[in-house]
Amino acid sequence: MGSTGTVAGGPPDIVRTAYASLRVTDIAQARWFWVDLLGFHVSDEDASTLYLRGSDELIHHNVVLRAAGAPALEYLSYRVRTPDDVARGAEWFAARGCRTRWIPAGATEGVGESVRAEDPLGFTVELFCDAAHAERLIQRFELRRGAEPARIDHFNVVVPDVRLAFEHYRSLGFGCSETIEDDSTLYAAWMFRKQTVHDVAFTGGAGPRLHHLGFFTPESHSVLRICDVLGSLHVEHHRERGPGRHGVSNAFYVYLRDPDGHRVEIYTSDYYTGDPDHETLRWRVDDPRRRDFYGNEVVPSWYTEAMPVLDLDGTVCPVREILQVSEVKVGADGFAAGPAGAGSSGSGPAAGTR
Ligand code: 4SX
Ligand code: FE2
Repeated sequence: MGSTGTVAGGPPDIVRTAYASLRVTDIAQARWFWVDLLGFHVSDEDASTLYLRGSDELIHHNVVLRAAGAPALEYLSYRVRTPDDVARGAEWFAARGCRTRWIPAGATEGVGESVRAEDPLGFTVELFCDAAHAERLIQRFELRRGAEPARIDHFNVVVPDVRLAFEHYRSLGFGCSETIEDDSTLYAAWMFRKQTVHDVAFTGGAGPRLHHLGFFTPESHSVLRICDVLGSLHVEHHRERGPGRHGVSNAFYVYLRDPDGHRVEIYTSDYYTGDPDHETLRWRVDDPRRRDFYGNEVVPSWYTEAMPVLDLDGTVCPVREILQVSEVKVGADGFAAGPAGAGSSGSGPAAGTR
């Protein structure tokens, strides 16, 4: 198809979050963490690159880890429905003044022709349709290890203006499953194309930065088991937050940090969102259960630390400070929440249409 094709307007039909490409500083250390500990399967590797996938994945990979001088997010990659949607995406982003670039098939192992764009939020986003298939390892129980990751579920990105991010993704055809808000501010939003709680979510803060990659595991015991394994090996400092249950999404979760600081969420137990009249669940920002249903405090690093992102040329994107009231200034989950016990008893989420 290439950059010359013309297709009807409208946003590309995005199927789902597919993979992310991360820079890591030590590929052996990364392999230890992602493969030996977490249990990702290696689809391909060379001296400086690792292509990893979960047990259920049918395409080549869910993460690419590339050795480089400093850790960063290279790009977020979404799978689209048809090759025409790749071209439609190129035109859609270009029409919004975004720099785009065609990437030939095979430039990334297992990925067909794609387009990359610098989106209005400052992230480099890739769209592809064609992909090499890998053996689906769903019933290769003997190969499961660590957190038994099954598939990538979502990207979580830090943005200075959550409303703007919400509007951008809404214009790309994403639905909104849940929010954290009050009468004047949208603090966080979870948005989806596939029929789950999300493909992408936004955390308010200095951005653009990558907050985390979320991976689904089928069993809640895997969330606990990876914590046990980290403790046994005395590398428990790789666990940052949890285990716990999110209010938003109902997921049972734990957040880990890889040797470069990339944040990885292992979770299970979110829910179906595919009906066209699915309503957005709106959490009040002062509900202590919103981010941890058991009411445990969120560690400050979870709100403040995130990873740099790169533009199309591989240059680090400048970060803009948060433009809105910060959730941690008004939230009631312990961090900077003022006097002990500050915050309401929680009124519970209210429903509304998306
Ligand atoms: O912290 S939250 O409960 O808001 C939350 C964070 C919910 C779902 C997620 O995937 C997440 O990363
Ligand atoms: Fe998440």
